[in-house]
Amino acid sequence: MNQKPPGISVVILCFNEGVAIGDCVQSAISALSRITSSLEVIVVDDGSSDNSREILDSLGPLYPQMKLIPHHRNMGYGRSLATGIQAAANDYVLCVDGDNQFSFDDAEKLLALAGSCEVVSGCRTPRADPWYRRFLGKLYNESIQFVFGLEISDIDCGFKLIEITAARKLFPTRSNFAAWAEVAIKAQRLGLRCGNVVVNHRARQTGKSAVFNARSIATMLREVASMTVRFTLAKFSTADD
Ligand SMILES: Nc1nc2c(ncn2[C@@H]2O[C@H](COP(=O)(O)OP(=O)(O)O)[C@@H](O)[C@H]2O)c(=O)[nH]1
Ligand SMILES: [Mg+2]
Repeated sequence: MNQKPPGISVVILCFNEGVAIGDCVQSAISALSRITSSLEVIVVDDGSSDNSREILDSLGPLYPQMKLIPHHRNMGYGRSLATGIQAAANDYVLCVDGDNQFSFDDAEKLLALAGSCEVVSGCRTPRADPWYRRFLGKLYNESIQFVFGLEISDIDCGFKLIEITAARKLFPTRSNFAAWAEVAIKAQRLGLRCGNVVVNHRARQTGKSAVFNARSIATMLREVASMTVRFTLAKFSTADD
């Protein structure tokens, strides 16, 4: 890494996170201002129907580093990441779920690997979710690892640092719920260097997950199946489009 700390664009995803989004934005700004030369915090509000937008609008005048990008309707996780990355102006993008389950104090550990890796993934240790989420998450992770043998160990961890040029190659993704799996596979195919860093994980404040429901799980499985076919067919190609 250069002597001067790199600039970071934090991309925070928000979908009905009124309980957590205010703390999440404020702790991003407070922790990252200390370790970066240039900071912007891009919040993608993906058509929230709770009070998220109200809270974000009230934070705008207080934090000039914050940039709010609203989707006028719910477009999904992968699409929202792509929106944030497209708007990012700094050397590195730190992608973070807006549910405040991660600690921005861990960003420094990810940044320490930035000189040697284009993609640095958090690895939730221990994962602070109920046992059935941990069980299904492990099954999902290990099935994808079994098929593709990826370098990223906690595929779905919503705390990842990506060098901007690499991020622009990895996004947009075709998958929405399975976007991180697609990113991990594409990164491997493109020969990007990936690293893993143990990060803290807190329990959700509301206990309500927006992705853990029958419809989202069905969509995710469909995306994984279609991705597996697509990447297996294109095994010797680095570009999937
Ligand atoms: N942009 C976007 N984000 C979503 C959507 N559904 C969930 N999320 C975000 O994805 C993150 C993880 O979702 P969550 O329900 O907490 O799943 P968990 O962390 O695996 O329990 C949170 O920050 C949510 O706000 C969606 O449809 N669009
Ligand atoms: Mg979460």
